[in-house]
Amino acid sequence: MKKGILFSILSLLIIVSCTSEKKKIPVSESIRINQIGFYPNSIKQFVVVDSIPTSFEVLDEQGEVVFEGKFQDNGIWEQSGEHVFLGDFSSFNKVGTYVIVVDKKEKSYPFEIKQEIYNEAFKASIKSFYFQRASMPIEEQYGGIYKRNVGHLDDTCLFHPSSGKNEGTLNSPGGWYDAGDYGKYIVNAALSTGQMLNLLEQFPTVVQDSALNIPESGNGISDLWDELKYELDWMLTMQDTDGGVYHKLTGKNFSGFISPEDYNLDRYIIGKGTAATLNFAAVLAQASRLYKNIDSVWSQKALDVSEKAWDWAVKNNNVPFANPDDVKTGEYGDAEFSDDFYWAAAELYISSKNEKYLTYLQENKEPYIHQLTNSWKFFVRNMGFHSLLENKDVLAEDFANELTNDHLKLADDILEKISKNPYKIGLNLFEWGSNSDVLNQAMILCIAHRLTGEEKYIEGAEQITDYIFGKNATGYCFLTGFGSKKVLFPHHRPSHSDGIENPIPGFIAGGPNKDRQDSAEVTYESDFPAKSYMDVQPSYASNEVCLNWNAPAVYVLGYLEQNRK
Ligand code: G3I
Ligand code: 9MR
Repeated sequence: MKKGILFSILSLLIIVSCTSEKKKIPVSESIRINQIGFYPNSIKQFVVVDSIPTSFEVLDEQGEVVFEGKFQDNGIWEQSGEHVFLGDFSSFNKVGTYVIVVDKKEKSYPFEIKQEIYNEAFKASIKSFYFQRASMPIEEQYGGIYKRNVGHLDDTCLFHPSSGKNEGTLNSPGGWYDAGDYGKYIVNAALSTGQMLNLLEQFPTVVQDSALNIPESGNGISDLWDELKYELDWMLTMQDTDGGVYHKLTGKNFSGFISPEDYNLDRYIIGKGTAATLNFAAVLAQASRLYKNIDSVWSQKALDVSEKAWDWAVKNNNVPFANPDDVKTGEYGDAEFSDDFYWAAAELYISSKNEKYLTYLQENKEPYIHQLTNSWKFFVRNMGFHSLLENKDVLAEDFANELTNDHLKLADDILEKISKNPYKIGLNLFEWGSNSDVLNQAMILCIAHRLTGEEKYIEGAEQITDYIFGKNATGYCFLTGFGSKKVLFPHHRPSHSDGIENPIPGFIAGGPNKDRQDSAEVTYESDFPAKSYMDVQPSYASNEVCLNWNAPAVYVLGYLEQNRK
């Protein structure tokens, strides 16, 4: 008996000492893994760089080894200059919290395996749009410590001559700030809202009423609908009486790094052009069909203003926007409109069934490609494709089949790129907002999964999501407020000016950008494109936040949550 007790004490001591031994293993920045985690049935990969590892173990919270694996040598990635080794533990699917230990010497940041793994990240990525709301205060009951006073009433905006008007003012309140700045830009607003409407069209109940704790919570309508409506209602104010749509509402210059309530520059209505008008037409036509059962009067109005915008664009089919000399805020300039016409025609056809839009689509085919960078400019054609694919029932069979085949070919191209890439992502070009390129590729894969149900597509989307949450050459988890290696200094005026240490959660940082168009005060630590990212406030070229970078994250996380339960 005594022997038994002694034995138990000894074993306990051994376990305790082993556990504390394991706890002493240092965290290594060279192990790059999704720091949020994985669904039980997800593909589960990570990479190790800067050394030649041989084996790894997955350890649970008790320090027990639950999985052992070997590495695959994926060679050098020219974008990061790293020799990349891939670890895969996809077959391990037990719910829990874990770390990876490499060669018993160094460990990864912790991660979880569980159902609904992205639920919190998904909700935060939508709530960030609430924090971007202009013209209303963020009250404590909804914003917690990130409460703030109202800024930018935008009730008496001046007309800049580029708008075509010389007198009077415009009442244009509401909507979201575009990014780290306080501008409101129609082109980017339309794409971003449209990408989230795509999610709602596919999964109308993906976000329940009251899920986000926003002022409209409790009104019986999905909080995601409510949040999108805040932007759409602002967009409505930007249409001129002749149907044309103003390009943007901003100051002539960017303000200092001040809070919304301290903003002190005049606000102008600037430009009016074909791209803004067509993007407005597209997203309002899209919204009109999705709001039909919620508010039929609003829905009809949205369709009417959309058709009016289309008519203006047909008559004014080549009015590019470029910043006037005295305006220095974001440009979102575009001078090529075939893709914008395509998206608008697609949404208008689906919502109105008017054959003239179908005729336009048939006579003006767009190449089925994903053109990288500047998604606000180039992803609009994909928006047209995606809505048509979701509404194949309104198309002739051969048209629907052609689109489906083209989409799957594009998705297969992305999978091919992933298979060849040492980090298992589809991107080899890192420019301004590269994280949105990565996420848009994931969106394309999700839609391929929706069309076919094939596992390979959702796995591709997961490999890309892993990149966003830490399996990347910077090691950062790019969603503010999440992960272990956190983004702390985004180029975001509200986060900078609120006196709170941590940035507002739920924002996707722009990501690595080889062109580094920041001012000289930003010094990058590496010359490699995939490492051209600095978590410092002045780095607007790599560390700003922006609506069109968050919107595809909302889509992808929502899609995964719905399909990987
Ligand atoms: O694609 C070319 C590349 O070929 C060339 O080598 C490189 C040389 O500098 O330029 C690349 O183009 C750049 C493009 O982004 C893609 O990276 C442009 O120079 C660069 O000016 C452009 O930046 C845009 C930026 O505004 C500045 O205008 C971004 O696309 C756009 O997303 C960003 O959007 C801003 C808004 O204007 C204002 N609000 C914040 C928002 C996010 O930063
Ligand atoms: O803060 C601005 C950011 O939102 C824009 O994306 C970026 C590029 O247009 O410009 C930032 O503003 C900078 C300006 O261009 C140059 N002076 C410093 C400003 C940031 O502090």
